[in-house]
Amino acid sequence: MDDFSRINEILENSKTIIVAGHVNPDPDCMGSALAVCSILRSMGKDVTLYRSDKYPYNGDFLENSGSATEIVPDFEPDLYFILDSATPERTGEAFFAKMSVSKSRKILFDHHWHQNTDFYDAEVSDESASATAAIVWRWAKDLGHKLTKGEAEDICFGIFGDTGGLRYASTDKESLFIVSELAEIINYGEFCSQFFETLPENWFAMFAEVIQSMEKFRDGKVVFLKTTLEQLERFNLSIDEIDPFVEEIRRIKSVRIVFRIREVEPGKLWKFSVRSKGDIDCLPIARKFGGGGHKNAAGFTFYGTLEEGRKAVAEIAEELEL
Ligand SMILES: [Mn+2]
Repeated sequence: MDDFSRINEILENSKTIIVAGHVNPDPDCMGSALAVCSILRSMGKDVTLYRSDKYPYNGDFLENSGSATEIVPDFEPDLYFILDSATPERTGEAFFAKMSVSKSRKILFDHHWHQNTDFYDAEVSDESASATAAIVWRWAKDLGHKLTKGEAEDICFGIFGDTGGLRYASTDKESLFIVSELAEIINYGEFCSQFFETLPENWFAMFAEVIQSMEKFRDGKVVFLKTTLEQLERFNLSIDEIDPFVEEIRRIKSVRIVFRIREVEPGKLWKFSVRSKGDIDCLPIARKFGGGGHKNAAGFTFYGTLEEGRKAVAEIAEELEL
């Protein structure tokens, strides 16, 4: 069991708290942050939730999903409580600029690989945790806190995000146990429907187009997928909505690893998402390009043209042991 004593000690001496996650928040980031906010509020804390970007579209049903501010708070809190962010910089440029010069205390719950740093006054980082939301659950247990339905949904949302609804290799005994416990608090069928069955119809139209243009290497074991800003606009979709494309491609039998390149700034700045199956480790690939993540799910930023991005994938595909 993790040691939360230092975390709880710091919390005892903190009244105003800013909670934040990472840029382009995924369901784990969102669910963890919402659950932590709710638990802190039940402890009588004065909590402000910050998000650098829009939350995932399918999290709208979560209690307090609309409570986050996208404006960096202008006050100095007693404490910064950061979730699911491998590096402090990943909280976002504007937020990090404020937090990094602040003398307030800072704590972290995370499950990404990261270099040791003394940035935080206390942290619980467990790379073996299926999701940061699982660490939030452990913390709630440690506190003896009885989860509300809303908090249980937040935690389930986080675990579902990082395990693909308990399907990915990241699913472990603990995540299965946690969800089985949460199922006694939430309406599980309704939750699954909210999580999986709320896609906008246009999603399928754009997905069809993206599949048409996908490229295969090594007998279809490696797939290169691209999405452009023009497509997002034409199909009226946001990046949180098209994020699952890369996961869907992994469902193709022949596929071992998928590279999705997403245009961020026209023709020169891209975001890569990498997803792999089984023993294929995409973390070293992401780290080589200055990114991070996990064994079967990682990402990095890429500066260059689309053709250069494609070439990078073709080269990696050649070298990979598949
Ligand atoms: Mn996560």
